[in-house]
Amino acid sequence: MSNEVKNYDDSQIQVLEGLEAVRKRPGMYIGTTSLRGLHHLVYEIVDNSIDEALAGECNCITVTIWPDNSVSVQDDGRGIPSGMNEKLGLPTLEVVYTVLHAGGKFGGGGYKIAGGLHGVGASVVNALSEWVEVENCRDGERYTERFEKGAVARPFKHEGSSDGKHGLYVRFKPDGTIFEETVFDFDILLTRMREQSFLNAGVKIIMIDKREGMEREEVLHYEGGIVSFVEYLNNEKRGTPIHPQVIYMKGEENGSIAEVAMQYNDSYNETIISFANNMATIEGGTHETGFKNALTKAINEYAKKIGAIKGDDKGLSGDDVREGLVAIISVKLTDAQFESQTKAKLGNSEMRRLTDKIVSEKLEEFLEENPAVGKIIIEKAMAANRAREAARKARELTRRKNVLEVSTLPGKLADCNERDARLTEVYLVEGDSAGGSAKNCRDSRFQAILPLRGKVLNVEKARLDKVYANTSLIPIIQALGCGIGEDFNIEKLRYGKIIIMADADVDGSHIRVLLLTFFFRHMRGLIENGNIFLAQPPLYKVHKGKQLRYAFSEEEKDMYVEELGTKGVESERYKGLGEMDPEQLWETTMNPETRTLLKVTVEDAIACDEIFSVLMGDMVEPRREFIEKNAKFVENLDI
Ligand code: 28F
Repeated sequence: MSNEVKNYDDSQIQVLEGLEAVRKRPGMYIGTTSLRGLHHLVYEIVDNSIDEALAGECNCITVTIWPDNSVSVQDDGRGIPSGMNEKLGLPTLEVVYTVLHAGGKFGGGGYKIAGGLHGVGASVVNALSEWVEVENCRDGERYTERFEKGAVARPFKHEGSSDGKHGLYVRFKPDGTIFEETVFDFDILLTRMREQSFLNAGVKIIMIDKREGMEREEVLHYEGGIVSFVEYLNNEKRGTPIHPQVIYMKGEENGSIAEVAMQYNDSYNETIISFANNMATIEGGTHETGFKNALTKAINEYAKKIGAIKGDDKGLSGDDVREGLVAIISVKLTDAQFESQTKAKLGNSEMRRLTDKIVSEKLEEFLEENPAVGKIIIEKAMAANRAREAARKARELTRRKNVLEVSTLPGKLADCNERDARLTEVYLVEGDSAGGSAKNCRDSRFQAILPLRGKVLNVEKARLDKVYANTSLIPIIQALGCGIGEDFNIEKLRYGKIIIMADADVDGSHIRVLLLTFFFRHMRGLIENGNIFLAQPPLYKVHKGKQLRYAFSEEEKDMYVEELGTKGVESERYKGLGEMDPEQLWETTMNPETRTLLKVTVEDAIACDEIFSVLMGDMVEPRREFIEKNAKFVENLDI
């Protein structure tokens, strides 16, 4: 019997070994030590409170960013059981915070719908924090414990009565020797917390920023769950809803739950966001496929039924029935299987059946009961269908003229010699003069240059037929070779890296946003596959005699001025890429050895979609801000 009960020292050794493994390879446990990883720590702790809410025991979660950049999370749940863990001979709270939970979230699967997996992730946060303080209020009593770099620093202690309080309070400060950045971004946390409050209807999440000059408080509380989510999305200037109520569908099978909420607006874009066990599935998966199939089927059947399309008509395509659609799909299942490297694609085939079944049954029912809404939706899809036919004709016309054939390359393109797309890159360069410099200094073995002329079309407000006809986009489509929209095929992509190089001014920002919008809406695969990059030209040249420095920010400029000694130092602001001579352009922006590229990611699909809709829809000014916000879905890469 006694060999069942580990002695305290043995337990401690094992615990420390486990936490050491986390500190050695943080990426294995939280994916990355970048800004994203930093925020992930908060999600891990909040997830435990959410589990308590799913168990029906917690109503309110408070997340606070403190002036020292520590974060606290508090819930009003039951608190962690206060006794000892017999097997390990440690207080249960200490087990939750120091013992690595094998097969945890990153081990895949393991989700229980009504709680039961509390605490997975807490030990990882502990291992990666300079310190963690926990206050546990349970059954009227209050207990505390403090950890430093994962190890117990002040032992578990009964402090006395909790004065009626219950729940867990955790405050932690991420370890600055592990994370590249340690300053939390309120908006990043807010986006995720809002998403969680939609996905867990009724849970109230309060977010507080206590840092000087940044004081802020937001209360997130949506009784309507994913219906509120759709309403929220349709309110962010994404377009005006074309029917009053959000359509909501829900069903259960073998303990799995699927929920769908959807509403059409008058835009041309589709916004489908899916989740499995409250985690965003950015790459979709079976639940999304099931939904899309059933939607196309149901809308077509209804269109036939009301005589909008005849039996021998070709019918409405998936793209037709999704134009202007905002939809949230949320599934909860016990044994989630994820595909793809990023684990952002759901693989369980039973989820395809379940979402298909729910949407097939419930949507038909809804349309029968709401024929006025049915008519509006069919009209929208028919209009989309006609536009798509027009686009097809436009494309065939341009095809006939050969402009979109892969074999035709645009005249302005200075191609590279290498044919293996894994090794090549193409610079999309704003303006002919910068294009000229780039052509002069590039390494033509693997670098191609495509100067862009004229204004790039704002595709956010245009349908596909306009895209095909637009002269500013055709050279890009031709040069990349991978087609757009339904024709997109990444196998045919001619360059591994597509690098947008534009000035660091307002016009440059504008072009970057227009190009990113185009890629996001019509070649999203390129962003998902990590092919799109932003070049980073320097903002200043600082020189004194022969000594020369390039600065990429105001602070960096000041630093160099100081370094070179203030006397006789000159600094100039580059007004545009065209001002740099070819050697400077090569050195600062194009030489793979010395340049910095920002990789564009769709990490935060919701924020991304929102940004494109908001910025490229109607507003004109906030574009500069956009580039700063880019940092959230643009990952800094030194290549
Ligand atoms: C600020 C972060 O971590 N909240 C938590 C609970 C509640 C229970 C629990 C947590 C039981 C067996 C460990 C209470 N009563 N917020 C949080 N709230 N953990 S973490 O249980 C822990 C597990 O091993 C809880 C009954 N069952 C569960």
